[in-house]
Amino acid sequence: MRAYRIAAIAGDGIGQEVLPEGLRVLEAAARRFAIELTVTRFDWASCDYYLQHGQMMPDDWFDTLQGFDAIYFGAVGMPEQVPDHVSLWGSLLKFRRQFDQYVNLRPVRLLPGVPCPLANRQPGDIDFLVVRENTEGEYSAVGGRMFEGTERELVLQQSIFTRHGVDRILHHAFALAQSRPRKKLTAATKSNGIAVSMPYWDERVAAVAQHYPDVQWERQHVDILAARFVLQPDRFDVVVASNLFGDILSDLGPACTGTIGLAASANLNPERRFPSLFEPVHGSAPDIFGKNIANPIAMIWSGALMLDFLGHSQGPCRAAHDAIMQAIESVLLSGPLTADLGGKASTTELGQAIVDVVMH
Ligand code: GGG
Repeated sequence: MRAYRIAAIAGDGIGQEVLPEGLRVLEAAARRFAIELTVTRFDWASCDYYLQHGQMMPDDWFDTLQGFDAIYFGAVGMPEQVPDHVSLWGSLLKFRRQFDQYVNLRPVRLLPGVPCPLANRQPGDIDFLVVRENTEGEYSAVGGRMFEGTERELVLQQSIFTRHGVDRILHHAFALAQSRPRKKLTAATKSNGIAVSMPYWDERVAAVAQHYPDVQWERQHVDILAARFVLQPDRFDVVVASNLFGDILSDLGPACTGTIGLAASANLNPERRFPSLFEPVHGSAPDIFGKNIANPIAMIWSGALMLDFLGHSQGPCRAAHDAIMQAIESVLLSGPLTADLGGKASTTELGQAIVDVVMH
């Protein structure tokens, strides 16, 4: 029997409502496919913990989590209580950086039964991957303020693009494109306006592309690329982007396929030296927290991605991944559905419906 240790961290807001549904589905799939999952829950990496302890996580968080095979994470942020940059840099961004989860993989797929806000699109028309650089780029804490509170006030924020960091995400994205039937890659850029880092990014795209002669690739400025997500989403296969551009595009993509409540993501350390982290793309949604109406599918799909990664896309873990995805598709067609999908079901009811299908 395959055995995996999972650290489950609900975090804030609706993370606390969707994580239990994800765990119930994982446990059902594990039972059916004879996978041993040992789940340990932690209540830190949350704003509640911050309010009690003055920091988002205990000092030994790294050593504690390093002992797990994967981290299953809900959401972070309660901006009324803790500034967003404090909660994010104190938890999720620490995980991504210190566990070197440099690939943020975010699938964008129009699933059957989901009303598509774009005209004349059918399931199968939209099916691409956003590959987001996850450890550097525009997400940096390098910079500072001078002359604060005076007329000379100055704020400087640096972006960080290293050859190591840029090349490894591009190699990952090109290799993914090479493994897919269409073998197409689009690199998001903005080298007309951002005149130092983005021309460098473009140069590295061209250089790395030489290693993948069978991949058809292009560069697109991120503004028109965003417009084409809405107008021509079927043209994309693998989209690779810097940290900020990838973050924005991977919210826009799922919005084009119905609801951000479906969008799953994997923060991968592909070399497996450290645990990878799996989380919904959505945040903590304080506006709907406490009502039990959040869509748990993004969390559940992220759990399927976790099993697939743990099992190297083979054997019982792959079978469990496939069963979860089939259950999601089946429930999207038959209901019950949450409000973002036009239904009236609760988070728990939708989660239970997926559990029921996974078990049979
Ligand atoms: N589950 C994802 C989450 O909590 N996201 C909050 C957020 O703002 N994330 C920014 C990011 O993914 O970089």
